[in-house]
Order: sequence, then C-alpha cells, then structure tokens
Amino acid sequence: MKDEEIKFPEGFYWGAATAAHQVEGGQRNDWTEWETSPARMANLERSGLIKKYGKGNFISGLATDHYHLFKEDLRMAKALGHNAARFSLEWSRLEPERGRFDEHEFAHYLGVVRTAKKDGLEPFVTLWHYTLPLWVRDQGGWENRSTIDDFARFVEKVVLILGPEIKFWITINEPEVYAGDAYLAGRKPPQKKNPVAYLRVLRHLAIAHRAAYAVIKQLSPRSLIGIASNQIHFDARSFDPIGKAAAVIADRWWNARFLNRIAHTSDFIGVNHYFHIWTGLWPDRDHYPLSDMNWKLRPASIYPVLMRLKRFGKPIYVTENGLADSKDEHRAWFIRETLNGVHRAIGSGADVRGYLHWALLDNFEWTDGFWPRFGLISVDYETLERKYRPSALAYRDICRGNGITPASKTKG
Ligand code: IFM
Repeated sequence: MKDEEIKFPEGFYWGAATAAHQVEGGQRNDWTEWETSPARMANLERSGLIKKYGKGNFISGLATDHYHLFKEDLRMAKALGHNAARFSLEWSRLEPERGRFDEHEFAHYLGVVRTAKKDGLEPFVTLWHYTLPLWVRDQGGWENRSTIDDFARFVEKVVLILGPEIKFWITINEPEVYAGDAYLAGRKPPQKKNPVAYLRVLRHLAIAHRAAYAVIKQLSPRSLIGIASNQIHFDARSFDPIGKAAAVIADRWWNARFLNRIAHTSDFIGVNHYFHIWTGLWPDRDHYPLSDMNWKLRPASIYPVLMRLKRFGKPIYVTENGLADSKDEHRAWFIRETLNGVHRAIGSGADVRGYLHWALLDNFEWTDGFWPRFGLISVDYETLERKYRPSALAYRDICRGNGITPASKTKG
C-alpha cells in the first residue's frame, strides 16, 4: 500500500454493528425454542460438535448480556472514535403476542437509542434481523403472507415511538441469506429444504420491505430507509469465458435479484460483504489467509462489489464486513485493506458514506454458536468482561483521523 494519507469524505460514518439476538441475551423467540429442541441436540451430538465445543456453545442464553450492559458497550464504541452504531430491535420483545406491544421494552430501546446519540453515535436501526416472535413462527413465519401485514403494523408502532430519534432505518437484514439458510439449506429454523417455500419467503420479504418503507416514509418523511444486503464477489480468470459467465449468472441470482425488486423503495443501499467466490474452471492463483471459520480473506473484493452497486445511483453504506479472528491476527490488516478498496470505489464514483464493522463485540454466531470471535471487543463469556482487541485500536485511529494515515498502519 502507498504511504500517503487516505482521507474519507467529510461526515463519513464510522462504527460497528450488532444484532439483538446475537448480543442481548434472555430472548424468547423462534431461535431459542429451536436451539434446544431434542432433534437439534441429537444432530449436534451425532456430528461430534457437542463434544468439540460443549453444549453451551450452541445455546444463545445470556449471550453477551448486552441487554443490561448496552451503556458500557456504547461507551466503549464512543471511546473507539465511532460516530455511528448499527443494532437491531427484537420483534419478539416488543410484540410478544400478536397486537400486544410491551411498553417496557419500547422504553428499553428508546434508552438504547438515546444513549447512543448522547455518545455521539448515529443509530442505524435494523427492524428485522432473523428472529421471529413465537406467534409469527406459529402462523408460518415469512411463508405466510399475513406476516407482511403484521410486520408493517409492528414497524408502524416502532416508528411512532422511536421515529423522531432515528435517521437511518434498515428494514431487513440479509434476506438472501435468511431465505437460503432457513428454507433451502435447512440450516436455520424452520429448517426446510423447499425451493417453493424459499422463493415465496424471498418474495414476501421484498414486499415486507416495501410495506415498511411506505409506513416509515409516511410517519417520518425525513428518515432514510434501506436494507442490508449480503453481496458476494463472484470471480474467474479473465481468459475463462465459462467461469466468467458463471460469475455473471451467480451475480444476477445472488446479488442483483432482491435489490432490483426493492431499489426503487430504498433511499440507500446497505451492503454486508464477506465473501469472494471463485466460479472459474481454472483455479484462482492467489492465496489468501483464512479466518477462524475458514473464510477466505480477500478484502480487495469490496471494490468490485461497491462498483456494481453504483448503478443504483443511491448512497451506499457498508453495513457489515468482518471476520472471525480470535487471535486478532488479521483484523487490523483486513479492515485497512477493505477501507483502501472503499476509498478507491469512492474515487471511482461510488457514493459510499459509511463503514460499520461486524461486529462491535464477540457474539452468538447463529448455528456456529459462540466460538467464532468477530468482535473488535472481546467478551469473556464467564465473567462478561469486555476488552479492546488491538485491531479495535488500529480502527479507532482510522475513525478518529477520518482516514488511513501512515501512523494508523499497523501490521496485519
Ligand atoms: O453474524 C452474522 C450476521 O448476523 C449477519 N451477517 C453475517 C454475520 C457473520 O456471519
């Protein structure tokens, strides 16, 4: 990398992201019921995973107890020079029974939002990040069309209470991943492997986004609304026409399909970027470090991803990007190189306005449980003690300096 200063546009948002179920603890939703089910436990036992990680690894339980410790966590984010924080609201807490809203829980999230703002963190609030109230699960979750109306009613209530405080709303997190994992791969509840249900759920999620958009715009016209879409960079060698064609098809199917459906009802595009997938007949010649989850670490992929999103002509926010790295060996390098790519994309005309690292702190990584460590802040799950990882401090220098200075370059 060049040794010069790289400055980001004035007002760029710097921060990190979390999701309610992964950090709060004490949930009662479709996931908490599923994770302890005898069938799932037997499966984990059979595959040797309980022996390897222990049963507790797979039960979200108290998570990081962010529900009670959010003030401390937000204070730590502030000390890291962040000026934005992405987090989600837990629908099952706010509407535990159909039409019964829990005022106490609304007050809780109002407290979270106000604390964030007092700490100088602009909230990016996700309305739905994977987990469902039990009554929604019982009516068939997103397969049932009436869940769209229920979601719109929930959003209306949320915006009536939190709306005056919120500028950025993210309606749905990674619809592509959720639908694929839950309805095609059978990895997440309700564990179906049904292409018809998969397409139906995707369609309903797109309609739900549009319905939420209409509700929010009506109640809070000045707020900005988008989704967090999982965007993958598919690639092949330039002389490999079949691999290249496969990359184009994969891109249309995974990256473009959902966004095309909702872009006209989005004020910005939120992008979660983790993967670079090789579609070539000839193997990739480059070698990449691996994360603890064996994900290839290729931060340069952010550039083509952002350049492809330019066509929507909307502001773009990187709403997630990160890696499981318990030893913190690669994170500082990974963030810096990703930001180099973001900066290059801005220089090439992509209107990128913020970067939110996944995650602020270690958390419950869904089916993998607690062992993957995604946090800028480490969490000791015995004591709940939080500590900054060195990469958090390297990122802090970038946030504070609104860019990458030679001084903020630490070894990766
Ligand atoms: O932990 C998840 C998050 O919930 C959604 N995006 C990807 C992250 C890492 O797998």
